[in-house]
Parts: sequence; structure tokens; C-alpha cells
Amino acid sequence: MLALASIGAAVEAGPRPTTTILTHGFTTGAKGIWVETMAEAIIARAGGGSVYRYTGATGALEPVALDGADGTTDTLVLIFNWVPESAGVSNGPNLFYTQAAGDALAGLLMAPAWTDTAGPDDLLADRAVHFIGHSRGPCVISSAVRRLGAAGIAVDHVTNLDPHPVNGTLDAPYNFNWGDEVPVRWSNVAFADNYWRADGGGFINGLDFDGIPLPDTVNTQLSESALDCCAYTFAHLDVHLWYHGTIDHADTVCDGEQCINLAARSLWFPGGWTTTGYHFAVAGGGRDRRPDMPGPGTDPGDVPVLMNGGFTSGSWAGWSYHGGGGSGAIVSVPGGHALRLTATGTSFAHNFFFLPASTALLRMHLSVPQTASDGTLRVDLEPFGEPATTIARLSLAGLPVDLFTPVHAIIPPDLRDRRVRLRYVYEPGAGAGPILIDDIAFDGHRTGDLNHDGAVNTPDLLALLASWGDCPGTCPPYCAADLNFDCAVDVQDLLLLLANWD
Ligand SMILES: [Ca+2]
Ligand SMILES: [Ca+2]
Ligand SMILES: [Ca+2]
Ligand SMILES: [Ca+2]
Repeated sequence: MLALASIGAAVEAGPRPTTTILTHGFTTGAKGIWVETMAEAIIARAGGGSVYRYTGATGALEPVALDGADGTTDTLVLIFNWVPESAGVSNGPNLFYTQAAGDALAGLLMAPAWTDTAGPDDLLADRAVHFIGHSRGPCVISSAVRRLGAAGIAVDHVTNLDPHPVNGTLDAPYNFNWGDEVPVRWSNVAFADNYWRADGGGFINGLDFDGIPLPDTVNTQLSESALDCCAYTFAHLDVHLWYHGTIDHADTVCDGEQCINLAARSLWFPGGWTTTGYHFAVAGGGRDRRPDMPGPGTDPGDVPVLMNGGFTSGSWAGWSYHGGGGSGAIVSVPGGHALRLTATGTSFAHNFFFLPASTALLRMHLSVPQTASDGTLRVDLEPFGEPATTIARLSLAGLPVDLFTPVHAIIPPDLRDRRVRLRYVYEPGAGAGPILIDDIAFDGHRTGDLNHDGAVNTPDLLALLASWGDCPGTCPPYCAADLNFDCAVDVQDLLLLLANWD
């Protein structure tokens, strides 16, 4: 990841296809008119383009018929809709949902899916990528951009509009803590700007959610008293109309909810509206006049492939709203939380996410009850829009009782480098009680390391020889020693193991 700063700096200037991602914040009901209208303004400014909207209900990008949308793809605007969980959640504590939404967004961008009218195969490579988010939206974006950075993907521009992480610090007495992280300017981002204002907390001013300045970002503080002239009652909402007014330069600009006229513009934009805001986007014409970034940004580091595989604080984030969920439940256990499956609540799935090519091993801890269980735990991976593949059928009979025991599944190569959903299905035997699953994580894996201790040596060789012959049953799932995934353990697998010998 050391080269990321240079990836960001090396993004070419000049005209090229653009992908703009728009994200809203705390939103109840069907609000979001301003987001569509901003999308319309962006394609109008470009002279054409296409707009798509993602919702967790479809998990895919659906075309939005807007004025000026002409089916061309040089200018793409994607609306990332996370309305259902943005203002409160239906399961578990309301924690970490901006991170989970960002995880879903990153997976979508790395492996795009479309409801019908398909767009480009690649939304990121050779395109200028610009994220624009309002309020909690910058938290979602920060989570997504970090994941892109960890995958070595450059982002040209991130625009924060009155960023408001709900993390217990802002606008007391309404300072709830939903675990939002302060948006970070990651080092894979070439340019990050932030337009914000604040009026502090208290019973009245606390209702107008405050923005904050951000580190390593070009921060511009807007005048609260100017914004209070008109348009929205809450200046927090004026900020996205302010930015809209830098995309659309007309004297009077409306976003479908509120308008500003020339008199308001003179108050809101004391330095004019044509050389700020969207001006610094690739399509805004002022890319060469971007202010210098105040710092290099933060290295994205490693990000777990699976969001919330440990069920931190009992949160269902990562396991709901974006394809996840089921009849099982996330419950308290001594020392933390775990996923519980029972004879009636047999199934639970993690949201769709991107499974990198380097990821070959699924790890988890499994606990079976006192009641002797002859059941099995099935582990499925389901590529988006395709049937699921069973990657493991774990017999529960031989496991120690009431201990969280490490178990593993190998992921066949054709399921890697894709957007997938992970699903657990409990197939209980007679009298089987509930089972618990925890510490779910994906990892790299050395071919031939059959006992998952990091080394390829004699114990692995003995394990391979012990399972010589055809895999039992049909494949997939493949047996553990079938290193080339052809449903038999033979000399080819032996040679693969020896080739990795320590
Ligand atoms: Ca406030
Ligand atoms: Ca106002
Ligand atoms: Ca080993
Ligand atoms: Ca084989």
C-alpha cells in the first residue's frame, strides 16, 4: 500500500469519462429529491450522461429517467441510496451502519451489477471518480474509499458537504452515538474538499446538525448567517443547495425542494460561484486550479474482507439491508456476541461484498451445544445474480461441546475476485440444539497448508495421503486435500503440496 499516494497523484488531468457517486445522510421516508436534482445538474453541465440508483432491495444499479439522461456513459452519476437504515435500524443496536453501507458501496463499485439496462463493465478504471456526500454521507464514502484504496484503486475527488458523523460529539443534547467514524482523507484520494458550517448545540441549535472541518482536506467554512437568509430552515441542508449552485450557474437555482435567487447568491457566494465547489471537479473545468492538499492523507492499510465478522457490540451492520439477514439472530454470548442458528432459525447471510482474488480461506469459530448434534453446517457463497455454491458442509458431530472451535473452508478460485454473499445454513440432526458462529474472517491461504498453521510440511503431507482417492460425495464442496479442485486427491495434488513445501 506504500505506492498509494503516488497512485493518487498520478491521476491524469483533462477530459475523460467520469463516475460521480452521490450519497445522502440521515433521511426518513422517501426524501432525496435534492440528490436526483443534483444528478440532473451534473449531466446537464456535461451535456449528457446517465444516472443510476442503487438500493439494497435490488443490490444493483437501476436507471433513473431524468431530464438530460441520454444513455451515454462518459458522464455517469450513481445515486447510492441507504435510506432504510440511515435514520434508525430495525435490528440490533444502531451502530456501524455507515461503515456497512460503505462496504456495500465499495463492493458494488468494484463489481457493478445492473437491474436491466447495463452500464460500463468498469466504473473505476480509466475514469475520474468523484464522491459527493452530505451529512452522514461522507462517513459512508470514507468507508467505501478506504476499501477502494486497500484494493489499490485511485479516487480523483471526494467532496464532503457539512459532514456530520453521529458519534456522540455533535449537537448536544441530540448527540447520539451510532458509531460513525470521522471521515478520513485516504491517501488514494487526489483531492478532497469540504464545505461546512456549524451553529453549536442546545435545544434549538442542536436540531440544525453541525458539520466539521476535516484533516488533510481543503476546508471551506460557509457563513451561517448568510445561509440563514433563505432556502432551507436548517443551514445543514442549505449546504447541499450551496454546492448545487456551483454545478448549475443559473441566477436562480432550485433543487426540487428549495431555491436560491440572485439576491441569495450574493450572500452565499461572496467570492462568486463559478470558481469554487464543483469547479474543482474534472467536469467543472478547474481541476488545474485546485488548492494544494494540506497533507498526504492516511494510508488505507488493510481492511477486513468481511465487515463485522465478529458481531461487535451486537450490531447487525454488515448482516442486514444490503442482501444480508435471515431467520437466525445475533445474540449475546459470554465475552461478546455471536450468530445463533436453531432448528427453526436455520439460515443467515452476510451482505453482498467484494471477495478479492487473493482470498482463499474462510475462518470461523463454531460452538455446538451440550445436546449431542448429528447435524451439519452448510456454508454457501453466492455470486450476485447467480446460484449459490456450497463451499463447505461441516459435520457438527465431532466438535467439542460448548467451545468456540476454529473451523475453515477453502474458497474455489471461480468464486474469488467477485461480489458475493456469504450464507450459513444449519441442517440440524435429531434433537440438535442451537449452534453459535463467531469470528468470521477471510484470509489468504497457502496451497497445501491442510491444517491451517501457516506451514506446508509433514502433517499436511500425512493429511493428504490419508484422504487419497475420490472426494466423498459430489463436488462442490471439494474435499480439503483436493488442491486443484477436481474432486479427487491424487498425484496432482501431491505435486502441488510438494511445490509449496517449506
Ligand atoms: Ca447545530
Ligand atoms: Ca437557510
Ligand atoms: Ca500446515
Ligand atoms: Ca485434485
